Amino acid sequence: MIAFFSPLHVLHAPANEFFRGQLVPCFESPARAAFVLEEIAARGHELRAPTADSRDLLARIHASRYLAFLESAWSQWLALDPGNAAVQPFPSVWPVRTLRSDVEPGNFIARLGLYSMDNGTPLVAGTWAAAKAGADAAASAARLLAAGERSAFCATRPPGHHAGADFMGGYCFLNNAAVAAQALRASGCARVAVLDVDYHHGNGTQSIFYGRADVLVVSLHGDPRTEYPFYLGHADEAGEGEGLGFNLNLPLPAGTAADTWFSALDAACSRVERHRADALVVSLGLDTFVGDPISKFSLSTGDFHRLGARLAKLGLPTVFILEGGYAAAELGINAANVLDAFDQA
Ligand code: OKP
Ligand code: ZN
Repeated sequence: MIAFFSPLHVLHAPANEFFRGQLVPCFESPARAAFVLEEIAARGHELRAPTADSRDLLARIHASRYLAFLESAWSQWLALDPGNAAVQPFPSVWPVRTLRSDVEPGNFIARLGLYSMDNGTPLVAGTWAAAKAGADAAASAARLLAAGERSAFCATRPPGHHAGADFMGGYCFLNNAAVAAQALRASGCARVAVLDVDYHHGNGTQSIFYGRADVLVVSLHGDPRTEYPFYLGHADEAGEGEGLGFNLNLPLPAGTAADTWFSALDAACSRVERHRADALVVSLGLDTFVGDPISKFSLSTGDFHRLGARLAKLGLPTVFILEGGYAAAELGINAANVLDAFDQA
């Protein structure tokens, strides 16, 4: 399978994130992509640099004021004080219910809060360049499918599925899966399905397509009653307006065993089949792995073969987008197992 990879991901390497009120080293690290790159190269997959510019697609997925903020956020931060070059900005105030989000505040930290869903998404000088390269990879993968390729993998970080139309969150800035889905629509696929198998509900992807019937969103994830992102991902979220019936959430309790997870995957795949999709985007989070340090499902390394084989049975042109997965040393093996099983099916 052709894999898109950009070395620019290393420009997004924040030192710390908040975890239970303390600053700890970031779970979402450059080492993750390095392990993935090493393993997929070792297994003979072809690596390519992104070739497409996602700018026009991004403008269809994200709000223009959010994109403008994100692209210039670091220079805005430095403009406050050149000493900020060595300081990580974090939001500390958010426009929750009753507060206004239509007026962009003049204060940088207030703007950062306006465009963030949490304080767990550190932003650094190279964040825009790294995130943009990931979105370019997603656009490139969709272009490859339009040219007749069966599948493609985006070995990208930072991830994207928590990023909504106008906010970052959960280590995500630009919604790569949404970019891929939109690109597939633009290249002539009448119906697209996004299947999100990350441990965490893809709230950003859900919200971007919630009112649309052309892009089905199906997600299998830890129950948001106890798991991040907490405020979205419940089973009763079915879509709205024209999109009613085109969102399916399959939340599972933390601690769910692999066999139960695969039964839910069958239900997810049935819904994708009923959509009669022309193409599939898989938000490939690998934090369902038993050894993941922040997640509570228990898939084994071998189970990722089973996942790839099950997805291949759908028989659809497929873009795989790397999302989460924080057991970095095993991440490459788990990702490559999905891709190899898909290729061999
Ligand atoms: C991203 B992805 C917050 C720390 C927890 C949330 C987890 C984000 C997971 N201070 N961060 O879906 O793998
Ligand atoms: Zn995740």
